[in-house]
Parts: sequence; C-alpha cells; structure tokens
Amino acid sequence: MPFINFSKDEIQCKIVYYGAGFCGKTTNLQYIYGRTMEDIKGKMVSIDTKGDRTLFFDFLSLSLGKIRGFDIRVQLYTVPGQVHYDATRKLVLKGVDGVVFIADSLKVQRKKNIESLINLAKNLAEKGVSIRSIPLVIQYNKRDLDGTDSELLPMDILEKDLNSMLKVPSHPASALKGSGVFETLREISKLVVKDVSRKVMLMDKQQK
Ligand SMILES: Nc1nc2c(ncn2[C@@H]2O[C@H](COP(=O)(O)OP(=O)(O)OP(=O)(O)O)[C@@H](O)[C@H]2O)c(=O)[nH]1
Ligand SMILES: [Mg+2]
Repeated sequence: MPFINFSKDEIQCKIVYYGAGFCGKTTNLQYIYGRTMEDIKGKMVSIDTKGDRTLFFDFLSLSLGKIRGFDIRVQLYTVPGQVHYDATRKLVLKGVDGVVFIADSLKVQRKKNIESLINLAKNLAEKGVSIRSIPLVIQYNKRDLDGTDSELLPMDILEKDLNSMLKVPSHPASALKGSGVFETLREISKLVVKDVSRKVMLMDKQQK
C-alpha cells in the first residue's frame, strides 16, 4: 500500500528491484542516482555492502511531480540477490507497490533467473499479493555483453523463460552503460502511479 502523508500532501510509493545475485540491481540504482537532478533525488543509501554484494538493501528516493495536489515520491529499493538472504528479501518486500525484476542475460544465469522469479512469486504470495496483479516490469540486463566473449541468452528465450505467462512490459538494458535503465524506471513508475491513483480514488469513495 502507498503511504499517504497528509501533513506534507505527499504519496510515497515503494518500488523494489528484485533478481538473482549479481544481475545488476544496485548498478541500476547507481545509474539513476548519477543521472538525476539534485532537486528531485534524495541521497542514495546502501546498507551493508561487501564488495559488489548487497547484504541488506540499497535505497533511493525520487520525486515524480504532482498528482491531484499530492507530491508523488517513489522509493527505490534493491534486495540482496544471493539465495541465502531470503529473510531480508521478504523484509524489503513489505508494503511493496511495484517490482522491477532484473534478469541477467548471461547464459550461465538462466536457471538462477527462473529461480529468482519463482522466489519473488512465493514471497509476494506470502504477503497475500499475486505476482499477476502487482505492477511489474522485467528488465533483461547486460545486453552490452552481446558480441563479446560472454554468451548471452537471446531476447526471445528470456521472454519465453520469464514472461510467457506474465506478459508484462519488458526492456533490454545495460545498467552499466545506462541504456534501458530510465525506460524501465519510467514504465514501472507509470504502472505504480496508475495503480496508486486507483487505490486513492477507491479510498475517497469509501469515505463518502
Ligand atoms: N557488463 C555489464 N556488467 C554489469 C551490468 N550491470 C551490472 N554489471 C556488473 O555486474 C556486477 C554485479 O552488479 P550489481 O549491480 O552489484 O548486482 P546486484 O544485482 O546488486 O547483486 P547483489 O547485490 O549481490 O544481489 C558488477 O560488477 C556490475 O558492474 C551490465 O549491464 N553490463
Ligand atoms: Mg546489490
């Protein structure tokens, strides 16, 4: 559920970047942080990090402008992707309004991507949220490695593996170089704001 702060006329929406270890969640947030104007972003906070690995979460807050007099703020979180941090992933998912699922395009990560998506569905279901109804966007990351020595999964295989049932918007990306990062963010923000507006209107109706 979005958090509505009536004293500040602000609606806060929580978007979680989910995916297997090393797929590029933190890199997405770092790129967004580096390319966003000072006046609309808060500080990027990374809690408990060891080398490249997120052990707790990253956090970045952005302002998206106004809707019906309310400032819309999105709070971006990443989860730790490593399998054994499932309790932390569940904690970070609490109160989530939308998810970006980052898939690693490397062939060797094929099974890990599928396992992580199943893990997401399970952890959402435990909170009474269906992966089919929550705003969700999939990003196929590391496309810059195409044509290098690294073997990448073709886009149609990734779509088949991860999106044949869900049929949600998906984007190829390179979080390292930046392509597709803002497209993904725009898409999930659009879906979340639409969903949140619907919920706020419902709350209005119930109060009448
Ligand atoms: N070539 C390439 N490397 C990338 C890309 N995105 C991330 N990486 C690299 O992959 C490694 C892992 O990226 P992170 O963003 O830390 O991955 P993560 O998903 O946050 O990983 P965890 O915190 O362990 O769950 C880093 O060395 C990144 O530089 C990309 O688009 N292209
Ligand atoms: Mg990380």
